Amino acid sequence: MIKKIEEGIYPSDIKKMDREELELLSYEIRDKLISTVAETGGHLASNLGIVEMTIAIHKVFDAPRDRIIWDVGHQSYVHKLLTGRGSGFSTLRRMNGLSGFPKRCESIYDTFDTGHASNSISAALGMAAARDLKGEDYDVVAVIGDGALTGGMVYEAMNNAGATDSGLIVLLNDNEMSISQNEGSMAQHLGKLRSSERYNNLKQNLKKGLRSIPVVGDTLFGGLEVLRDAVKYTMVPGVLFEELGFVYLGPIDGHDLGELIEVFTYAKMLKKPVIVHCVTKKGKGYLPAEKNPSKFHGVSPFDTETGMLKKESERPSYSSVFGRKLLTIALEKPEVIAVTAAMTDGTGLKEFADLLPKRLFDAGIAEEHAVTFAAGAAANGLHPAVAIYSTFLQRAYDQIVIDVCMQNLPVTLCIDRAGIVGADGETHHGVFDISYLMPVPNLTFFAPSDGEELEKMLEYAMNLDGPCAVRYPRGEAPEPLAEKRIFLQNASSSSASASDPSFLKSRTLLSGSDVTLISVGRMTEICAESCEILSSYGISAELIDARVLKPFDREAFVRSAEKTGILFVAEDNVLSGGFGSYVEDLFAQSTRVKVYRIAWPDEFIPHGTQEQLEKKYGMDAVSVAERVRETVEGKA
Ligand SMILES: Cc1ncc(C[n+]2csc(CCOP(=O)(O)OP(=O)(O)O)c2C)c(N)n1
Repeated sequence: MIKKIEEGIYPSDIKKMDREELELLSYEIRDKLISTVAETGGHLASNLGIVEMTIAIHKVFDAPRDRIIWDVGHQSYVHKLLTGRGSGFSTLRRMNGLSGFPKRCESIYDTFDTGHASNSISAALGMAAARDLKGEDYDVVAVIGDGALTGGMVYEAMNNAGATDSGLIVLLNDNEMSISQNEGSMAQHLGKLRSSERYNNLKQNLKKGLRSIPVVGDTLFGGLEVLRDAVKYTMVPGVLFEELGFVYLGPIDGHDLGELIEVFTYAKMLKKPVIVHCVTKKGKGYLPAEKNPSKFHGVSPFDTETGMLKKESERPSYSSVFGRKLLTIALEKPEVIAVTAAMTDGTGLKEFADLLPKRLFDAGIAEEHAVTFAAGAAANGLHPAVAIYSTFLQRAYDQIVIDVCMQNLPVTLCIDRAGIVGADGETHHGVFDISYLMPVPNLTFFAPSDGEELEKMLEYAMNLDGPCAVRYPRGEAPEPLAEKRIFLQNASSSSASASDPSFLKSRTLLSGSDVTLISVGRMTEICAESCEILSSYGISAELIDARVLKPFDREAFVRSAEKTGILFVAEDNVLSGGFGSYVEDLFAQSTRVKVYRIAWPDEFIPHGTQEQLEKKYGMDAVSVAERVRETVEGKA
């Protein structure tokens, strides 16, 4: 009788299970994945596709002694279920619950925190080097998808690994999909390998060798020599991995437990850089996900019967406002192109891709390359809009500084998911971009606070002959804030049109006399609510939506400070180096003006909903209002 997942299944249990029990377990895991993610939301399709591979990994390898590193880590749910975390699985991605990614602080079975793609082979090689230097003996295994294989770090790591001959195993989970269809010549190379006959040769030879191994996973490799011959026999030139110094095994059926266990056992024995090419189906075992793997890559709560999302958004998201506006601009301006790093859907560029496929460039999960590609295109007469999530753009900092801004090239960085993102947690929050972009010369930098503002800023940026960045948050774009009830009394509340010279200014949404709130992006809507709360306490707050982070609208801040003497700067970025630090500097010598700051603290923010996190860290409307009130009333 096999244990139930809720009772806590561990790798030691897997080792005792026979083939039939493992097959039953795979059904149980899929049920658990579907029922849980239907409630919590998360990365369903990737996990459904890697069930058998994960079972085989824990059958053959000896975690946590053997180190397993999950590239991106979004596909580690099955691993979590097989390493004693079944009972807490309903807390997945919830505040204080299990993370949706591997976390060293969560389990000894998670050996490396991941979230950003394509770094697993580098980390694995580092671990292997540490192992070898310390004279230890265990396997280091990187599990990576074909999508993540489009990232440049993979090739830097392979180049390094192939030359060192260190024992390192790469398990390639090839489902022919990144979030959407995988693009690029590597994907084509994998396609050729998938249709080759190589595995049949390998299988014949393996059979001979494996017959002499009594128990899978046992250290008695009597057939070592025969197996080595099998490698020689199956090695043929022209396979990129082999040219890079890896033994290539495959392609194998990534849903056939017998085949997986056989070949993983073999890879374990080789003690050199080896890559096992497993072919899988994204979304396997749940029809809606098999039919639409992109939708179920990262899905919000859904109905398990129909696969329909439980809550459709009421208003368009910032991403879709961006995508639509860029398309409108591109239809008028032939020099406009869109560049994405494997995130066409997520960044709202689907319609653009459908209507103008030749002007949409998907660089793969390669943010550095995407930015420099855009710089090259701009140097040659085009105006690229590069749409990348804030957190992933961190990868391309040097390219932004040197390749784009130093040359003053017309590249527009469309920075999606800026600020806190919610359930994806600490690897995905976009809370550093203000700090890392503010110091870069030549850059114009915007933070819209509603959809209409985003449209105007994009229009401005795409007409600018120089670099520009527009950062906007995850989620629905609010109605134009200037039309909000509390702002209607203010004539100056609407910003100028994109062609107006005064466009590069902040906007005063509410005038007041006791205190000034300067808000950035998402914090504007929150601060608007705080102002309403403050007015109910009889405190008259002035609200300035900063809008333009660079160039910095010092006159407006000085003018308001002269009136109120107290400034609060609220931004969805970290405190260090944030917009508020520039306002603070402006008044550093002033004895009359006090500047206070509301921003994310100097720590990695965990997962939870945006609202929960804002409340916890004092960034919600009520907390902001309370802090302002205490200060104004002289209590703080
Ligand atoms: C640096 C970086 N850019 C973008 C992403 C967003 N992202 C998460 S998973 C994914 C696709 C991964 O595809 P693959 O590795 O094939 O895994 P699959 O989900 O298909 O199993 C992308 C683009 C990321 N995590 N990291």
